[in-house]
Amino acid sequence: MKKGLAVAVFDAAFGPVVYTGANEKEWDEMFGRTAAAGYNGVDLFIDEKNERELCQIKRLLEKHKLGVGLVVCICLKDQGVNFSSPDEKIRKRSVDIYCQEIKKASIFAPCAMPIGIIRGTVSEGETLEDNLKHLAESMHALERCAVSSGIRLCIEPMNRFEANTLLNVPETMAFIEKYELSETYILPDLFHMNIEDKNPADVLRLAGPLIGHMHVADSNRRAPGMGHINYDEVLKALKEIGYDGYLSVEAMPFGDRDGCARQGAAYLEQKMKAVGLNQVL
Ligand code: LER
Ligand code: MN
Repeated sequence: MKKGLAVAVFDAAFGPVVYTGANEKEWDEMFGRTAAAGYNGVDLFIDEKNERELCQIKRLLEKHKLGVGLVVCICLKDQGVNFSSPDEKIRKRSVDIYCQEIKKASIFAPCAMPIGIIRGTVSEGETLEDNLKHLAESMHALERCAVSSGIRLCIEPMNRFEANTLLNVPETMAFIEKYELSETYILPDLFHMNIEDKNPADVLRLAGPLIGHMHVADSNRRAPGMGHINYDEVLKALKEIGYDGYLSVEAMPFGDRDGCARQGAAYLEQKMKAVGLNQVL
């Protein structure tokens, strides 16, 4: 299992990102801090970056021996991307836009990309059934371009205050199974699971090989160890199912970026050791 850290390569106002950098010098510095804190890789939050900039970022990540767990294109919602829109033209345009992002992100492959808030929400007068049917159509199209780019698409169940579909892991598993989405995985986020899932450890066991990436924060969205989530149970469950991907700290730094980064890595390390999980050095 690898430790990851959520970082943005732009001046992100976005909440649960620990470091942000607006240019090559700041990216170099931020990746250095991430590696020094003990992480193996990053969840990369990007805005509109061209291929040259993405190559620069890749070169700097390699310099600091950091992998990439997840690439998050944070500006797509503002571009109107909505994979479950009742309007077929919007769905098609949304798939085309994300396929371009997937192809650009393939320089970091193999890695994951999320289907979070851009999955869209059930709109007025629309049934959940119709919304998810439209989402499934888009997912089948997205799978084709993701597979050819070495990208793992992961649906992120999100709490009811941010989404109104696929709020928890079991619902998301049922959706993937019903629509036979053979190349779609799940991105469980412990912050959301603490609100929507009855027992995170049991649910992670249920999800098993469908887990494509993990977000870890604590119940208050601070770094792991700062709230009441039972990490012993969570890590025991992940060990049982043989999960060997990233545990990426996507937490609110609350003004202390270095403290948040260090706390996350140290606590994960301590809990991973306690359950006998090998450290990726
Ligand atoms: C993104 O990974 C996430 O967890 C959402 O809460 C962002 O709003
Ligand atoms: Mn998340």
